[in-house]
Amino acid sequence: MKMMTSLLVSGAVLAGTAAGACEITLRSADTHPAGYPTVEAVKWMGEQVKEKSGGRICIEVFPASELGEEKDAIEQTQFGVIDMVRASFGPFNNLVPETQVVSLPYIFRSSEHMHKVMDGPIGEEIAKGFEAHDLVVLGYYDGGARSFYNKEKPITKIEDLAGMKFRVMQSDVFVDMMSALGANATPMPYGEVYSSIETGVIDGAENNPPSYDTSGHFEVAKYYTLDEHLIMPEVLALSKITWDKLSPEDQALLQEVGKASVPVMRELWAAKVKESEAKVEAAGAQIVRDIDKAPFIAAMEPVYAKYVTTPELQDLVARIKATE
Ligand code: GTR
Repeated sequence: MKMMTSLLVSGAVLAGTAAGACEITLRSADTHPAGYPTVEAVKWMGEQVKEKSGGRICIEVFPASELGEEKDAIEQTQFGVIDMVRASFGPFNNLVPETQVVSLPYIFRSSEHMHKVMDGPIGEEIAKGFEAHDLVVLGYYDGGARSFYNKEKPITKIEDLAGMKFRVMQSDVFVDMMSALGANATPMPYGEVYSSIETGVIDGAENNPPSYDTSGHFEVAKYYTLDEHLIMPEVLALSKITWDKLSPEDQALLQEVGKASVPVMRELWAAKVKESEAKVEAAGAQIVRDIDKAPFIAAMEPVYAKYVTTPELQDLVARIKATE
C-alpha cells in the first residue's frame, strides 16, 4: 500500500499546495486486481476528473481488496474512511433493500436488459435507496452473468447440485437461491474462496467468467456451467460524508465523469468476458455451455415469493420485465 504523507481528513486527503499537487484525493476501493475492467474504468475516471478539475481532484484506486474485503469496504465508505467503493449489488442486499429485486436470479433477460433498467427511472429509484445509507451512486457497472463452478463434476442440471456446498456472497437472497436449488450456501468474503475450495470447505462457488479467471478459482474448481443465474448490476458509490464536503461544482463534475465511465467500463467488460473464457479453457477448465435454463428459472419461484412480497415490489418486477 502507498505511503501517505498528506493529512487524512475523513477519507479525502488534503495534500499540500505545491504546483500540480492534488488538492483532493479520493481513495477508491475495489476487490479486483489491476487490469480488471472495474479497476481500469475508475482509473480512467480519475484521469478525466484530474484533467477537468485542472489537476485539483485526483482518484487513487486501491485494487485487490487492499482496503479490505468488499463488505468492510462498503462500511468504511459509509463512514467516510474510504471515499469510493466499486462493488457488486450482492453485499448491499441486506443493507439497501432496494437492491434486492434487481439481484433476484433470472430477473434480467440479458445484460442489455439490465443496462436499460439501471440506466432508467428504476436505477434512479435504487440510487435513492443507496443515499439513505450515506452512499451516492456515481454509476452502475456491469457484472455480466454469474454461473456455478465446482471442483467435483460438470453440472448439467439442477439435480447435479444436490447436497453440494457453494460459496455465495454475503446476502440472504443467495442463501435462499441455493436452498431452492437443493444445494447448501456458505456465505463468505471473496478473498476466502480459493483456499476454501482447495481445502474442501466448499465444493465450489459462482461468479462471472472474468472473476472466475482473475481470482484463480479455475485452478481449483475446473467445472464451470453457464447457467447464468444472476445478471446483476454493480455500483460505483461515493461516501455521502465526502460528497457533503465537496463544492456543488465538484459534485457535478464527479457525477459527470462517473456517468462517462459507465460505457467505458461496459466496453472493457465485453472484451474481458471473451478473453477470460478462452484463458480458463486453455488452462484446462471445462465450460458446460449447453444448459436448459428453464428448470433453473422455474426453481426460483420460492425465492421470488419470499422477496417480492408487496404490491409495490410486484409492480417493480413487472416494470423490469416490461422494460425493452
Ligand atoms: C465479482 C464482483 C465483486 C465481488 C465478487 C464476489 O463478480 O465484481 O464485486 O462481489 O464477485 O463474488 O464477492
